[in-house]
Amino acid sequence: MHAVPSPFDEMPFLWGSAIAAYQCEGAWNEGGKGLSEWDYFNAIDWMNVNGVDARVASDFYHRFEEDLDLIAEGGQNALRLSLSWSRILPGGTGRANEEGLSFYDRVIDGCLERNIEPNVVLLHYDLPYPIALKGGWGNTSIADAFGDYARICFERFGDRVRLWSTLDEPQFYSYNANIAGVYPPCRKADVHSYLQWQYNEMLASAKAVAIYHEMNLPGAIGVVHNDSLIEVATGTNNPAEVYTAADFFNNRMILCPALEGRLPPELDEMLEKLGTFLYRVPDEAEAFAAGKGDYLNLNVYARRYVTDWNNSPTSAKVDSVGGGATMEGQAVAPLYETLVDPSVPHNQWGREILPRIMHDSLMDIKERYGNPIVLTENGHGSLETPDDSGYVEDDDRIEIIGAFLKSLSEARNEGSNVRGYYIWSAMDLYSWVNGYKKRYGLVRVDFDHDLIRIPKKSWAWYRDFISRDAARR
Ligand code: BGP
Repeated sequence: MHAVPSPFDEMPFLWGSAIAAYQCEGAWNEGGKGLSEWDYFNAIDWMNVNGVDARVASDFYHRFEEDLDLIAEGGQNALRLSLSWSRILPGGTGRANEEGLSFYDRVIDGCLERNIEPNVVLLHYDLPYPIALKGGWGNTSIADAFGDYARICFERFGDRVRLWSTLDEPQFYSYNANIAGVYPPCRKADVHSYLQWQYNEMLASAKAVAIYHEMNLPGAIGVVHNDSLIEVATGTNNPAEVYTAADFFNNRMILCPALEGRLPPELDEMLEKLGTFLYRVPDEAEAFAAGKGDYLNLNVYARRYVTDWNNSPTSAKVDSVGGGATMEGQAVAPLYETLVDPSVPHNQWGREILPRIMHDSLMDIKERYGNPIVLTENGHGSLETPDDSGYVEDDDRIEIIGAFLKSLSEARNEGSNVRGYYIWSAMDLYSWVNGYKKRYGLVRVDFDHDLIRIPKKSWAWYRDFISRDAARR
């Protein structure tokens, strides 16, 4: 059992924003960095969904001091970032790259000097290419390679980083790679690979958690999960069955290992219904039990609105839009399908805008699992046009995030164990499927003019919101 006191006891509520290595760092071949799977994949014209890559991205690698200044000046006391495995271990395994490690030393120290609590994710999708060549997440032995990488990171940064995550969104990562076919290796409707990846991801995550706990470091570790709230449409014939099935397919392979230290008890029954199987390691019970996390990082964008399966083959709805795609909607044969709720507004990419789910997601996790939660992503993507000076009046973002924050406040008042909230994203950056057109940042990055940073209206609004909240509580 992890006996170290929770770092949350010494922390104020965390108000911050989030970024991820591949999406903002750039410097894809500098400082001894190795090739990542995304570097490779985005260089193949016919595979690249949006026609752009992140070789330069927001150039956080060279401009992080300016970005950290803007985060601090924006009143934020937390930043969620990820490390690039390929920058630290260019070959995926083997010798660590001192230049990569010292880059992250500077970023982490830069955060601490500005009173920004770093929340560090070990891997946010950008797998080293040499590991992808060995089958990546399809190969169970990735867990050992990930554990070795994790140990290097804990040894180097564990004295200063108190909040860790193993993986970003293992569910959505696998979904996009194996069902929707928009992340490498772009398989479509492959339920076996979807679940096998999740099994291997959580095995790797458990390994890293166990190593972290053995090292007795003064912090907490968990996983980042996404969009956990499931709501069954009225008129559904078998609501309980549909709920259990959608919960298994989207949540349980992640949340049971992460928060209960075991696989979902319904796993075998579900595999049989889906007509598939998993390759499992003989010592899985011990491995998962030793890898139970301390807290949950949750990204909240949308709910899953589900109903009975209506004979559609397993599929994800992916529609191309100018230089990107929308990807809302799915059928999972023979378990359930999603529905479009016409009473809820949707954004330009077909995603629901339903702020009350912030409260409902938090209360749902509280009732079912009880762990402390940090909301590691919530945000609003949009197509933006700045004025002549480069300033963006993103009133839509302010209105929507403001409504999500109201919902968060209701959950806090009702005793949700929530310890922080981060907006996606600190600054404009690369969107995996929609490139640089879909913007999320509190700070505009002018990708056409020397990557100049200009805080948006929402940046100052968030700063004022944070200072009002501090005064109120
Ligand atoms: C989350 C990912 C982020 C980010 C965000 C917005 O799922 O963790 O990396 O990209 O979604 O997604 P998108 O850019 O596809 O709209």
